[in-house]
Amino acid sequence: MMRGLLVFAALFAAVLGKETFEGHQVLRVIPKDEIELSLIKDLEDMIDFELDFWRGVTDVSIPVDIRVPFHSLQFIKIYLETQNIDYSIMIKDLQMMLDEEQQEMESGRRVIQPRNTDSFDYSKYHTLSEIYSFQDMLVAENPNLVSKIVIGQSYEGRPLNVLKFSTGGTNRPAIWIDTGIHSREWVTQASGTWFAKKIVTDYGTDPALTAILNNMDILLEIVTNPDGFYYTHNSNRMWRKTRKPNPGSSCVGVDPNRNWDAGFGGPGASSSPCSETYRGPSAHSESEVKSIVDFVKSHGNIKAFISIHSYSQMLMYPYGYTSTPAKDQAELHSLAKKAITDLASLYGTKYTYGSIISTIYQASGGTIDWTYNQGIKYSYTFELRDTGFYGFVLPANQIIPTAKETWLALMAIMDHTYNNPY
Ligand code: BHK
Ligand code: ZN
Repeated sequence: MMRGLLVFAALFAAVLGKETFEGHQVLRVIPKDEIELSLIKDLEDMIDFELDFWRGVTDVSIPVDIRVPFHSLQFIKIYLETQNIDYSIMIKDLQMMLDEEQQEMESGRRVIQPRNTDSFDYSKYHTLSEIYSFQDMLVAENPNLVSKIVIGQSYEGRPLNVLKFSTGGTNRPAIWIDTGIHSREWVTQASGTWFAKKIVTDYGTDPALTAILNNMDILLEIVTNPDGFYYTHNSNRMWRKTRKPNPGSSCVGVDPNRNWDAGFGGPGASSSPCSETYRGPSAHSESEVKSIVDFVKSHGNIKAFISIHSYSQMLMYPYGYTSTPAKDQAELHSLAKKAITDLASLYGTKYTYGSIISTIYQASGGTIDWTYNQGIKYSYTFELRDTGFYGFVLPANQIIPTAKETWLALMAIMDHTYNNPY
């Protein structure tokens, strides 16, 4: 029976043309000096090799993780070896890891469909429709605390749902949290689902969260890029961008974290539709971005904005497009330190922190640079687990630990926001 199901699933995938990653490796390269750095940077422009930078080029001594398709492996390895650049094999066969991930998901789905959010399995990855029905169940179970706002629709017509946690009032100051703007970062949507349940569980029992929710609203967009997320489940597990076609190109999608009107078009984004960091034809060209822009502007009372990615274990604040320090840098820095210290107190997970440009790399058109320039002082972005052992294919048994430790950091930011009105 199990075997039959697996065969059927495999056939189904083959008919739909699900992309396989057989023989793809993820290589970790650490540039030793400026020369190696620029040789590695040159790989970014070699489009034909179809390299996928899981961790982009930062600086000397900072690892770069590159998914190399089987057809390019020999060339890339020889390229590195002839220039004497050291590398290690981080993932030996990506498809093997994806097969394991898929098997784990199937094993979860053989239990009956959860009929309420108590029987929902937070320790597994879920499909888009499962997360949509989770959201509806949570609203139905907690009508006085949770409501669903549809802030727009994706390019392919899917609803952009925001869960609003509110105990009353009109247009109270609010905290925004989004997960999954990059669709392949699966631990983020899974953590977002866990946060939603955590909020309804802790309200009325945890004094800090209760105080926050008695005075502020929490807004949570779990699936910020639903078209991309659907695509990661059904066609290409490694999809990052939106799914809007680009006129005049066979490459699809825009990087939704390069599409915001903050340094848009500057260094740290690509003008090429085939790039994973393609900024798009104009700022806010993507419906998934524009819907948030319109919502934030019309709300007018958002005090903290937290945008969650994976992986690398980092907590960052503006800016990414410029090295000019944010005017609140000192406060943002000390709050980040407090947040990652709280995070580490649970399992010892180590985070680095600082401005985007100084912690990861220059990136223009990013989410929180725009929200910060709109006057939302507590604008932060996370990179959750891990540091590259599994990368985007983090095993499901790390979902709950990741969500739990991240929650401590979120509470630190929310609590500070509540205690420091502006
Ligand atoms: C995060 C926030 C703002 C600017 C850049 C980043 C790093 C992020 C990116 O957009 O390049 C890396 C990434 O997706 C993995 O989450
Ligand atoms: Zn990301």
